[in-house]
Amino acid sequence: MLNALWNPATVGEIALPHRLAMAPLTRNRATPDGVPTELNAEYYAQRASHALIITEGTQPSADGQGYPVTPGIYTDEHIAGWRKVTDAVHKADGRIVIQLMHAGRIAHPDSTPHHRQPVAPSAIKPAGETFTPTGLQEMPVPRALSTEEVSATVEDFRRAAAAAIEAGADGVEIHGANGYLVHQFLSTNTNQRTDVYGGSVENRIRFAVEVATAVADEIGASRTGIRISPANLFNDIAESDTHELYPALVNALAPLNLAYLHIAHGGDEDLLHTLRKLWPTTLVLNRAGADITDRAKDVEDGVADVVTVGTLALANPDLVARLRTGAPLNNPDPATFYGGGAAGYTDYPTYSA
Ligand code: 8OZ
Repeated sequence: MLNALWNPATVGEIALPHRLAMAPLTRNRATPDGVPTELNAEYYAQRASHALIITEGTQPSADGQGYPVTPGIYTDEHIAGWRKVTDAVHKADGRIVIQLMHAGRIAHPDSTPHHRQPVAPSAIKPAGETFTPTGLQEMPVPRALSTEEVSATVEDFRRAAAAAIEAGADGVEIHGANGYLVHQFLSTNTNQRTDVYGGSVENRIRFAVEVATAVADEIGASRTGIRISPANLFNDIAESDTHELYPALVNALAPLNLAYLHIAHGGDEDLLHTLRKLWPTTLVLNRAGADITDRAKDVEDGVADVVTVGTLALANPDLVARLRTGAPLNNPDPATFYGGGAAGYTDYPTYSA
């Protein structure tokens, strides 16, 4: 039933032994300065038998951080920390791309070392509360980036991509999903700019396309992926024109010939099929919460080339071997998802009969 998952695939220049990859998962276990540790290296290496590891969201700049103790990829210390991770994964025969995530307005000054006001396309406060070191808090009104600062932010992504490669990553994924900065530029309710980055669909997709273009130019399109989440309302996103927006975005990205498009599926099957047809290279699909057999069916039916799993991979370092042999699965413990140490991180057992 799961057979379609076990065929090899290629993602740009990265050869995958099969099609079950690990989704990006925020775990909040870097140092206060955002440096990955030996424990982080152990966690990722344990999961190296996944087709591809997409790391947790990693800030490309100090202002890109939104949550406590997330990793960065913009200092020499970050590069040295990530080098431990990529070495450990490669030693275990794995493949790893670093996800570049700028949180934009989904941030709180208490959660960052610099304590600055969050930045965003427009000065619009997100509804809802965010996780901070002192518990859930409302997010402040962000500061709108100037046009010059938007260009500088594109360059931050470019430099971070170069740093990721220097750190030994096989590529990077641009986080354009789930209500963070790139998505804040895309969506009408978070982008009310009057410059070339706001207003029309063409203007709202401009930031995403410029980031992807800069990253691909810097490290090669064949090592660059991008994640989107059409119609996902997470983080106070309310798109007024999803069906116009995403085909336009995908059409604008298509000529770049990126390694892959990663869709965090929000449930609109027609839109998914439309985007699949428009996309020229590998499509990676995350159908959160779906049964593994349904995910394998997406590959069998040609809806996706590769599928990602989140909490299944989190709780089962040897998920691939377990699924191949029909072994039982560990259950994820939500209490240890975010923050802490080895408990709920590197201590999920591998299967032994
Ligand atoms: C859940 C909790 C914290 C972060 C995302 C980075 O949705 C996240 C995230 C999700 O992409």
